[in-house]
Amino acid sequence: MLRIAIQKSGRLSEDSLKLIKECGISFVNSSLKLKTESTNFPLEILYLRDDDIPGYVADGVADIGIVGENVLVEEGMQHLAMEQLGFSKCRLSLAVPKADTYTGVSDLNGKNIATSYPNLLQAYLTENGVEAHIHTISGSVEIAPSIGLADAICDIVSSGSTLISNGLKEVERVFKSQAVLIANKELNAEKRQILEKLLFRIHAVQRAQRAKYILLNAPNDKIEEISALLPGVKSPTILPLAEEGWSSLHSVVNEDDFWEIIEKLKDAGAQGILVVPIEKMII
Ligand code: PRT
Ligand code: ZN
Repeated sequence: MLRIAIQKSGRLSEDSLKLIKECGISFVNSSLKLKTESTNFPLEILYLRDDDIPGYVADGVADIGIVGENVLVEEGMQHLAMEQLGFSKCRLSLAVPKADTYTGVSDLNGKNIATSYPNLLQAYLTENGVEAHIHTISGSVEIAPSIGLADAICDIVSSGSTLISNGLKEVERVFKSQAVLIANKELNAEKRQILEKLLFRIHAVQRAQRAKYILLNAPNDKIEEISALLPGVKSPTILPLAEEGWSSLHSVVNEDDFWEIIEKLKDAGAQGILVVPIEKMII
């Protein structure tokens, strides 16, 4: 059985569980439990504080885990990273009081900066030739300037509203982060095989999230032009419609460029365009 460590309760929890469920892995979900076993896949889930996850995976208490890259790199455990998972995207940023004039990172020379990420911050300051005093605090970093503890802060930003409501402005982006899958480097052959199976499913889910299935009707004399616009997995499926001279085209498009493609399809004479989500995608 493979053991995965995920965050017990926090910003990573819901999406981590969602990913496991989308892989078709069922388990009894109880937030009171410390661990659960899947009922249909050789996987055991451990619920932990996010900060503890890299250490547990490095020590082999858990075989794999899901954690933010910010925590992973701060703890110097980046060698455990396997792949980015595309959720919990955020950034670690430097921010100063809104009223301060800020001309560039060298303005931070000699300043006090409060953060929960001293290692990531120090690496950034060193890289930029800045010498500042780092105050490591474990929480409520955003209030540090207003209580006189620091001149600036370095904290996780997502929408930016926490900074604004604390009278701060974001001035430098120090690190970009998202959830990553991490793994112990010395898994035995049996566990590696289970991990391969899990990765196969994760990839199918991820592919499906980016892709949309598109169906449209086209006059037969426009099929070639319209087909050229549809990238598709291989080439579009073309089926004749009951109405003479018309066909139905089916294909897969990437979410990122589908609006652009749809405009071009309409201009080329496509009608009755349907775009539907894909649940799993195996190629
Ligand atoms: O209890 P435990 O130790 O497990 O959890 P935690 O409190 O340490 O972590 P948690 O749940 O807050 O965050 C887990 C991970 O989610 C982080 O390590 C990041 O990788 C990721 N993440 C994504 C975030 C945010 N977005 C985020 N917005 N982590 C924290 N924040 C906080 C930030 O610290 C600040 O207070 O949200 C505030 C800023 O948000 P905006 O939207 O106002 O900019
Ligand atoms: Zn934490």
